[in-house]
Amino acid sequence: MTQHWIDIKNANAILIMGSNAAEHHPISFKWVLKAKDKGAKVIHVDPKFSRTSARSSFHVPLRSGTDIAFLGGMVKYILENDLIQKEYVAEYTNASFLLGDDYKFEDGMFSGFDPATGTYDRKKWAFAKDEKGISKRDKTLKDPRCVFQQLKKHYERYNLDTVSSVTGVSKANLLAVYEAYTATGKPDKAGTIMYALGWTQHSVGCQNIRLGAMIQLLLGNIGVAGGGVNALRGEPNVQGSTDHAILWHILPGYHAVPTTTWPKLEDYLKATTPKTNDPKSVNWWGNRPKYVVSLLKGWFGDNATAENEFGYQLLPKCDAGVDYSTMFMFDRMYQGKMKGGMIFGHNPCISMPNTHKIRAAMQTLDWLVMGEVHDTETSSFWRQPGLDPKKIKTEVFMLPSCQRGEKDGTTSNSGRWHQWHHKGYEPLGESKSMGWMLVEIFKRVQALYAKDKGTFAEGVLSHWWPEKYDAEQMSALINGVFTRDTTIKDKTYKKGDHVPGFAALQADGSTTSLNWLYCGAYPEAGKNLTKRRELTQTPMQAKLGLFPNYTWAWPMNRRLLYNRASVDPQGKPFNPELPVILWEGGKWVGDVPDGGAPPMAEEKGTYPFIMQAEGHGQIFGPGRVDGPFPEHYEPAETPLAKNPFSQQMNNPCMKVAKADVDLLAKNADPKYPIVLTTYSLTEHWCGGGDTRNTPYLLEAEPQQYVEMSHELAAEKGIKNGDVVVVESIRGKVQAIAMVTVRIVPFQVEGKTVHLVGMPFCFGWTTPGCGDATNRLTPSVGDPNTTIPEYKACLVNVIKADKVSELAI
Ligand SMILES: Nc1nc2c(c(=O)[nH]1)N[C@H]1C(S)=C(S)[C@@H](COP(=O)(O)OP(=O)(O)OC[C@H]3O[C@@H](n4cnc5c(=O)[nH]c(N)nc54)[C@H](O)[C@@H]3O)O[C@H]1N2
Ligand SMILES: Nc1nc2c(c(=O)[nH]1)N[C@H]1C(S)=C(S)[C@@H](COP(=O)(O)OP(=O)(O)OC[C@H]3O[C@@H](n4cnc5c(=O)[nH]c(N)nc54)[C@H](O)[C@@H]3O)O[C@H]1N2
Ligand SMILES: [Mo]
Repeated sequence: MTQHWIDIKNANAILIMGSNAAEHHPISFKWVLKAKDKGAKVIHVDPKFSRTSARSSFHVPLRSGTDIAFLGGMVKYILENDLIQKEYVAEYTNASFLLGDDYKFEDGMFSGFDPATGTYDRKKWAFAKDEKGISKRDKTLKDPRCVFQQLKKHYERYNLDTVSSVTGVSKANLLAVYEAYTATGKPDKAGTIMYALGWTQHSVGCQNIRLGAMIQLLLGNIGVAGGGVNALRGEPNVQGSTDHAILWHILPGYHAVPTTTWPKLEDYLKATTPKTNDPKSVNWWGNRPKYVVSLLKGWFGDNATAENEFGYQLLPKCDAGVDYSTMFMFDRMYQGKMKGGMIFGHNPCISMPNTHKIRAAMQTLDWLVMGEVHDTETSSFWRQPGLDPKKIKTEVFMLPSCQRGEKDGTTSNSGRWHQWHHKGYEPLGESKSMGWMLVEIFKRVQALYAKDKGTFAEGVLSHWWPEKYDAEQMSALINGVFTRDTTIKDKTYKKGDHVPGFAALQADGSTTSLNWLYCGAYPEAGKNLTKRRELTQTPMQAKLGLFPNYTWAWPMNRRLLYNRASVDPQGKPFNPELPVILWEGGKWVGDVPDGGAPPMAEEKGTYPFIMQAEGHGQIFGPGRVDGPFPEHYEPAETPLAKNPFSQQMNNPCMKVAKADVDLLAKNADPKYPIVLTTYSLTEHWCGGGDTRNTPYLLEAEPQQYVEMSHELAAEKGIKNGDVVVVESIRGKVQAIAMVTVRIVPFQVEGKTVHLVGMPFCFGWTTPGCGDATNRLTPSVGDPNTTIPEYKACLVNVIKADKVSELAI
């Protein structure tokens, strides 16, 4: 989230799109309802009616996978009705930047596409530069090559008729949303966007979010109280684990994973550290070398020296251009290219797409180590129905894991609050925390390497490793320490002192930090700010709902990201009633400012979007691999024969796992005419490995079902409670029909398109509840993140006359 939970109460309009916030993020909803009580419009755009819709001002159903068409229509509406926040757009976004001659868009494709590799050459999307190498601008926004005019041109096609016909949303509903939400384009009004999986789990997932952010920039809604783009995060501490690089392609703190294209640290830093010639641009990522070197020092300690590139050669390098995400990892496993591995707190035999393949892939392994609280479909894959355990070669080890309440540590919530939690009781039985397990396992791996050597022994042996797992010590090391006596700005630090904040990190080996983003959370020994629970605040902070002394938020305890954009270039708040920061007596008060420079118009002033090399919010976003402007493409499986926006049916860059290429339904496939979307339930948690073992929760939601409209049920002769079979090109799942008014048929391109919805939390280890929905979904992913397209695929629904062998 750019904001934090409490700030939602400051919004004048709330667009909840692709999220069921009331059920999956109930704390967020406390603040949504507070805003609503004060008169805010709460808008829910979602294929199905849920408890979120019930508490919103209105709910608008749309066909799954058509958010870009819907939002593209909103961009057109904003531009046609001149609803942008002008000063904000001209000064703070790249709307005024002129595009170079190479940028083109034609019939669904941007310039620079190479069909052989399915990738774009993003250099074609560069800005035109002046003689000093600074991007050329036209702040009147009139130049035909400026981003603003190109934006207008791009979304010209997104008229009400086409958008309505593609999304299945009536024109009246489109206008109702556009009107209510764009009213926040006034300087003293703010709208916030809350999204989650309904946006991300698509082959255009990143672009859905980009378009939301672009709308927020056009309306001047980023950086202000009650504004922002808010990702409602998932698993407990998924924010923290993303920050700490649970994703394969980043190192802790959002640094690219080293690949063979960067053989030396110098190459790596050169390629990943942006540069700017514009003196008013802060370009915070220009500091990357300090963070990367401190990370390497944290990992390799005294074994990291300036002479050995701080241990860069001790890190393995990924093969350039290879996708190592889970979707492709399981694909390689399926092809027999892996021997074994460890799975902790993950149940891929339920939660990964095309689960048939995942289950087959597991059988190719020699060994598997599971860290689990319960027996699951993954730990027991070798005895799943239809398999003869005697014929499975895989040896499975189960490490009993303790639960959240049984361990000390920190978690980071969606609002980036980094909070300490205390152990409630000792782990039961033989169970241990994952921290304990990982420390013990790696200690033994190091001991074996020391004895027997092995592949890449130096990397393994050079790594600093603790004797025993201690969450407090890890917090200190994540923050970072000085490796030698150092003086910074007249203050002397001794070797071993904690680094006070990331501005003090150095690229010379004098500091360590296992994650620069968290540097500042533990600025002195004995002063772990994540344990703070103080409710003190200034009157200005009280008005905002900001508690600066309650725990700690990254970065540097800033609660509202990009808050420099909440004031005009002279430093006056756009909304004087609700200032986030104020320039008083030569300094900023309120929230921790995004950089301490004076207001932008002053000589030493800087641009507000400090994480962008050019300092401006990106309406034109050349950083995404699949295009600088979001464009509507149909999901990998679509009920349409043709994309009304262009000749290009699907995202030309989308990722499809090798073994699945032939496992996609045809466009408008008559065998699979119905759109399936999937989601979580209030009563279960994700794959259900935990909650199906909790009797009360299982009683509340006991078995697999499929929600469908009365109209579809009538067409198929299905009654509420009937047993049906849902079938995709990949597999079949038996479910109980839930015939409901919560889902309605859509009118799409002159035809009726039906949509059904299923939860994904059921599995065969819980008797009588049915089996994985993901046996239906495809291994297709967004090209930027490889998140699978769980939210839109094609199926058919068939009435089952009797309970068949498909029950599992
Ligand atoms: N009780 C409970 N809480 C949870 C979880 C849980 O399992 N149970 N899971 C946690 C996790 S890991 C996560 S990631 C989050 C997930 O939180 P959410 O994203 O809220 O969860 P979902 O139910 O997957 O999807 C949200 C909504 O997206 C809608 N949707 C589907 N396709 C589309 C589309 O194309 N466009 C739009 N606009 N909407 C669409 C669905 O109908 C659904 O209402 O919740 C977390 N919180
Ligand atoms: N069709 C469809 N599929 C989806 C999604 C969707 O919306 N639709 N959502 C996706 C999303 S967003 C997510 S996050 C994934 C989630 O799916 P998974 O990654 O598989 O995670 P969970 O089902 O939450 O939990 C897996 C296991 O963790 C165990 N566990 C719980 N606490 C601990 C602990 O402290 N230690 C250890 N070692 N184990 C523990 C539980 O017993 C459980 O069996 O599913 C994804 N799959
Ligand atoms: Mo998630």
